[in-house]
Amino acid sequence: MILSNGLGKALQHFNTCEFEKTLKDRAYQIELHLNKLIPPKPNTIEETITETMRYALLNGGKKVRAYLSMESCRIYGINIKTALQVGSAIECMHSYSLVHDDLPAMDNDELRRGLPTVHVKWDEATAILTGDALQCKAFEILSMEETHSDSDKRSKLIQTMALAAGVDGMVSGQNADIQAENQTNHINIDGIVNLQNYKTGALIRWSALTGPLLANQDHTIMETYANCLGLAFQIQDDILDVEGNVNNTGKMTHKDQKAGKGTFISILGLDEAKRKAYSLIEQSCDVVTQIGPRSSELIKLALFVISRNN
Ligand code: GRG
Repeated sequence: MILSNGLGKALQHFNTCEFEKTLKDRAYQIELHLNKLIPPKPNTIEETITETMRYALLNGGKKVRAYLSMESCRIYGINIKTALQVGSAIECMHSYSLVHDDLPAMDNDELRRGLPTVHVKWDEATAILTGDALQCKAFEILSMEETHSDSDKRSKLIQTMALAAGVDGMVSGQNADIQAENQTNHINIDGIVNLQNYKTGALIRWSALTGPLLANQDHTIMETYANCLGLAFQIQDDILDVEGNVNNTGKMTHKDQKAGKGTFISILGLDEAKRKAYSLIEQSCDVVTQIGPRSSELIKLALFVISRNN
């Protein structure tokens, strides 16, 4: 087992480039599938928003959530056709959140994945509509018969995604994050953990739970894994905001401090934030190891989360 000598050793031997190649291959597979689900619509009323949706979805991005959901499906014996549908749906939901997050009313970002954001390349109204359409597309994909022959399963996927993305999940996390600006001194570590469990954690958790949900299996292990992974993912994002640069992240950095945002780093400091991410990844690996050898890709994903520089 990859972790038999502890996380430090596993990280030393972890080949980040090799895993990035695995992620890229999976991202390519998902992009091909999304390309079929959202083909160009030249000379129609749908032409513009279809183009902007494709721009937001098909121009890079690690597709980590698709990877996680597809692995979860594989581990729990769910077929590849379903996994591709589920992975495509979560990437539509994730891309919607990024397009809206980049808007001037939110994070006001001009660069995403190394390219102009949708509202910069087109305009704000187009970006709002692009996000709206991507969100609807996510639910449409889950509702398709190709996703699962059992309508109860499809309905459960739709319901859990609505809970993860809406007021019970990402939207409330995003709202709390906006409120946390200029609150560096007021928000404490528990507040940040709670906020991030909603903002970044909810879609990561949904992705991890698709396998057990579709296989009617207990989801405790995957949920604990995803909770730790989601927080570590966010801490690494905060670290990249401080230590990264536009060339590797594809977006502007050093934004959190300028915005006076309460983050893991503003509260814990850089070194302690790194220790916290490390310990969360240790926990996520420990728990997922209980699944047995089938969990090896999820362990690699966890190692990638704290090794990544983009
Ligand atoms: C607008 C309702 C609404 C929510 C937005 C996800 C989000 C909530 C905001 C994004 C802000 C942000 C940078 C969060 C940190 C974690 C995160 C989601 C990073 C971006 O995800 P990656 O690294 O991006 O998976 P790629 O480009 O690889 O898809």
